[in-house]
Amino acid sequence: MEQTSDFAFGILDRLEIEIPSWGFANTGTRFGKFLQPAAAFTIEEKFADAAQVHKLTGTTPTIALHVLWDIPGGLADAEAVVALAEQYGIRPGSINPNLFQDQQYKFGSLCHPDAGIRAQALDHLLLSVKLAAKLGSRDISLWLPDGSNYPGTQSIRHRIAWLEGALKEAHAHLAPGQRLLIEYKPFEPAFYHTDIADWGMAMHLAHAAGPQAKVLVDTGHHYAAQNIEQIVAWLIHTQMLGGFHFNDRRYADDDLTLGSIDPYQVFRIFHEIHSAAGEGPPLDVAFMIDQSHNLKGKIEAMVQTIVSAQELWLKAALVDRAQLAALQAQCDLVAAEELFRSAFWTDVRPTLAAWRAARNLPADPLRALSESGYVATVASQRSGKQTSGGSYA
Ligand code: RM4
Ligand code: MN
Ligand code: MN
Repeated sequence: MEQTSDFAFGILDRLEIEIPSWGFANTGTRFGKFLQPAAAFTIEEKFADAAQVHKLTGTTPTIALHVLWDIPGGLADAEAVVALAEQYGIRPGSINPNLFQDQQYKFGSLCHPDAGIRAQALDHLLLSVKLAAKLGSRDISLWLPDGSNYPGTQSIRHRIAWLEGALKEAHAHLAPGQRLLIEYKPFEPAFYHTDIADWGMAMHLAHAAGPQAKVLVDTGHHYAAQNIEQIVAWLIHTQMLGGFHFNDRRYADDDLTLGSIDPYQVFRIFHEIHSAAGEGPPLDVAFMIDQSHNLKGKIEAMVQTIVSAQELWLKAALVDRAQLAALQAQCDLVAAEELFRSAFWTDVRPTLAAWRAARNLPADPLRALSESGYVATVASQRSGKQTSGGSYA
């Protein structure tokens, strides 16, 4: 029993998840934003909320930042961000360029047919690389909105070549140890072709860019029936898996709470990670959340997300992989599947509660959040600042 809890505690101690600054801000759908009184407006408020989530869960030491939403002054803002990180005990995480909201990017950014606009987009990407270095962030997470809406209106092949060139250039500016994570998405905002539509394209571009470029898997960026854990297994095998943006979805890029629709999917992805951990080269994979909570309270939803991740991470660790390998070798399908499923159905909540007690964390983080009065306090401090206009976040 002692050994079992040591094992589980080790698994939970090793879990680190980055939370997104935009998950605390007012975000919406293409139909508009519903404002929340506790939504964060300034970067300081986002750091404060992230610190609250880390205090309650013990698992979220870093916050992902989007350049124009969080660091609009660029390098001139860097010192202030470092000071906030120290003040709140939360480190800046991945730096996300914004190549999707300015008017010049209407027809693309790094893939725009106009060389001048491509150069502006590259400048922004290079600024993001510099900012990451200044902030002590390792990863630059690149998501591009580029694509086209109608057949025949753009040269798909020319755009591939422009992208290869730009990413190569950006890679040349990476400091040792920094990484460029390339995110793919099959559609939205473009609805005919997207320039980085799937993991194969992202992997090709990462190879073209250089050895510090890897693929970022956003779980919401796949067609509905796609086998995401198989993609993950391939990326692990080829040593091209750089990180995840976790969220859940029912239809498209819904950005719903992790595990809220299909927790078994998350379990299956985590199984691939755990099963690769003991074999082959060590994994270096960033776990990040990419969600926006339009209807749920933002801090509550983030705590709920992390608790779900902890539960599923631990469940997936419980798969007896030696036993599973033997059953796989014998092609004992039912026994193998039952072994797999029974780990998923194990109630790990008592183990999690014991781990929290051992780590001086609240036994029930959501309840502790509600009892702390934090959300009500910040709601009263922040009311009146909210606006429904402007950009997405
Ligand atoms: C995209 C993608 C990116 C995120 C933007 C705002 O759908 O998931 O990761 O930065 O949204
Ligand atoms: Mn994403
Ligand atoms: Mn997305």
